[in-house]
Amino acid sequence: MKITSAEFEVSSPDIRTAPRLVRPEFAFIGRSNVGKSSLINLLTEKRDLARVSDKPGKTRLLNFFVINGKWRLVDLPGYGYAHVAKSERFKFNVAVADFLENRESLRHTYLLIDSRLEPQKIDVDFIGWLVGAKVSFSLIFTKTDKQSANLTNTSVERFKRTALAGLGVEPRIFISSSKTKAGRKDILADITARLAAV
Ligand SMILES: Nc1nc2c(ncn2[C@@H]2O[C@H](COP(=O)(O)OP(=O)(O)OP(=O)(O)O)[C@@H](O)[C@H]2O)c(=O)[nH]1
Ligand SMILES: [Mg+2]
Repeated sequence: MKITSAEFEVSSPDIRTAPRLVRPEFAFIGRSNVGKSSLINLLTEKRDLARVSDKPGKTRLLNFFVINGKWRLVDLPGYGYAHVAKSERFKFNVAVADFLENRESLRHTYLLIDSRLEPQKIDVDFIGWLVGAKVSFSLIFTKTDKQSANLTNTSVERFKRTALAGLGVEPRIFISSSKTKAGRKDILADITARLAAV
């Protein structure tokens, strides 16, 4: 797919205030700092479309971007960031959960995992929640430019063996790098296929 336009639409604290106009949506979720906003910029080839920051917890709202005037990418607040106020953390987690469970226009969710780390409990728990909530998701292993292809492979295999074991799901797996542009084509092809499959 060619992306001819990518525009920021709105930031919403929750699903109640999210855009009403129905368009197919693809959401990006994962731990703070894993690279969700960077990935949205990579997919759209716009450097500053989604805000990127070294400091975790940058994305605090549900951010909607309209692509080619027809569908949306949704940049969700990361989880596992301890330094936002407790009340706010709770609120955002609820908003994200509500979005993933109840947003009717949500077609698919991409869960980002840092390719350099051993499986993290918080990611494993979150996957368990996704499976329980019957949210359709794929995995994207990020920041693969920071290590060899071999190490990324090992990391992905370990994740499959441990974190995904016994869950009864086999999500599609992508690898990505906002530096080398790895994954861009594959992820866009996946979105294209999902848009076509109604
Ligand atoms: N080397 C490298 N750095 C990356 C990559 N993706 C993201 N980063 C860096 O990681 C940091 C966090 O990236 P963001 O895209 O803001 O992460 P996020 O998941 O949106 O973070 P929150 O909004 O805080 O939840 C930034 O310093 C990025 O430049 C990547 O593929 N390779
Ligand atoms: Mg972000």
